[in-house]
Amino acid sequence: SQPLHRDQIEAVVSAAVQKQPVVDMHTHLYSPAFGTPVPNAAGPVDPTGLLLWGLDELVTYHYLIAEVFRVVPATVLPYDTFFKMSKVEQADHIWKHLFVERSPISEACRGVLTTLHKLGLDVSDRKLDSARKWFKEQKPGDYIDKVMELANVESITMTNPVFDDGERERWLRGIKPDPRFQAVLRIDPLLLDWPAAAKKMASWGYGVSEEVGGRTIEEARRFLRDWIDKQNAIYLALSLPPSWRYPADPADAAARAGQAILEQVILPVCAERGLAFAMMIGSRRAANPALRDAGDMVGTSDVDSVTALAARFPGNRFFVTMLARENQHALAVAARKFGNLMVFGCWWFVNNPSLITEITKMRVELLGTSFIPQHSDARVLDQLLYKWDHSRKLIAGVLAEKYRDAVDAGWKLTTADIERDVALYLKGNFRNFL
Ligand code: FIX
Ligand code: ZN
Repeated sequence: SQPLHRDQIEAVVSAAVQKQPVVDMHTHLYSPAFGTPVPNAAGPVDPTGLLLWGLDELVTYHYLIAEVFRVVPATVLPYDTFFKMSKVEQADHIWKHLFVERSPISEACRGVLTTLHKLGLDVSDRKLDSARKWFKEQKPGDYIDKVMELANVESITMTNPVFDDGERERWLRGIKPDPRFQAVLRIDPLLLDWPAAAKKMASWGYGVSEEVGGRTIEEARRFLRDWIDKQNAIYLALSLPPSWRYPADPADAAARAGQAILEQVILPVCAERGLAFAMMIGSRRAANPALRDAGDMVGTSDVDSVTALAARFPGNRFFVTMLARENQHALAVAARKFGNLMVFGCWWFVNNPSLITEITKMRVELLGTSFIPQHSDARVLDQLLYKWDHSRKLIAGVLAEKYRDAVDAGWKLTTADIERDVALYLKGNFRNFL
């Protein structure tokens, strides 16, 4: 094909990024088999269901709960009072204060607007009634098809916390997710609170004790193998606080136990099964516990711990993302040193346009095409529509600039070249690393 003129690049990149189906490597979404608590045309509603979707879930996203407590503080509406309100009442409260009484220009507010707009819903009267009615008429099964098609997402990776009772019971009952949804075995307590994890595992019939050694190691490995098989998990994952260090502080017994589990249980099983291990580092949980999911804080983490782990375990593969803006540069540099380290996504508090652009640009400059620019982290199905719309535009903007620089330096670039690279970014790099 013909080399592109520099003036054509922006349009070609933008079309390629729009057209390329995404494999979303980290979400908190579920296939309908996991049940939905959202009233809908297919009824019956399962209050413990895990698939969140629809207007009231969108508007009560925990990002927006944090924002509404800034303008209606807990001294006026106590946290408990808010959380005792129905979903509809919570959504009305957030809508009134963040969308009607002031303009919805934060990224999370804008996300709701983009989502409704993409669905063809008009809220310019600033009322939620007609949109709410439209959502009630949807059937989750059909609605998933619609959202995935509109968002151009081909495959959704779930997060499946095995220490979560509601989740565990569903797997034990033999749930079979829709093949577009793939499982990730999420194991935070195993590394972060071994005594509590061990107690639960022992009650489930695994011969483990608080002391990490001998039989405990074998039985903990058996636990992981069993759950990898049950979920058909495509990788293992957890999130870590900013204080996480590898190697652990020898004076910290809990951290030492975590290190032993990591070195002797998690990584050997990952290696034996050929599975990657994902670490999301930098969230300090429950800085304000009354805010629940909205109460977590960001902290600067230790990139040297990641490089130490990548060096010590060359036979393992690590997906790593970090929450603090301050860590992004060193993390990208670390990935230049270790081929078994795959940098991914702009996670949570760095998933904002200004930071996505900055981080993506820097990663292209340091890593070329060899990283995964984004995951959605969607908790509500419909959020795929805005998370990927916003990210696609920002990624395309960065890539267009970088391709123009190459063309200015005399490189002959074709549409096929661009499409090949974009397929790596949105799908191939993740799949190949698996
Ligand atoms: O640990 C995680 O997977 C985090 O992404 C979530 O727990 C967090 O609450 C979130 O939704 C961030 O986007
Ligand atoms: Zn997440």
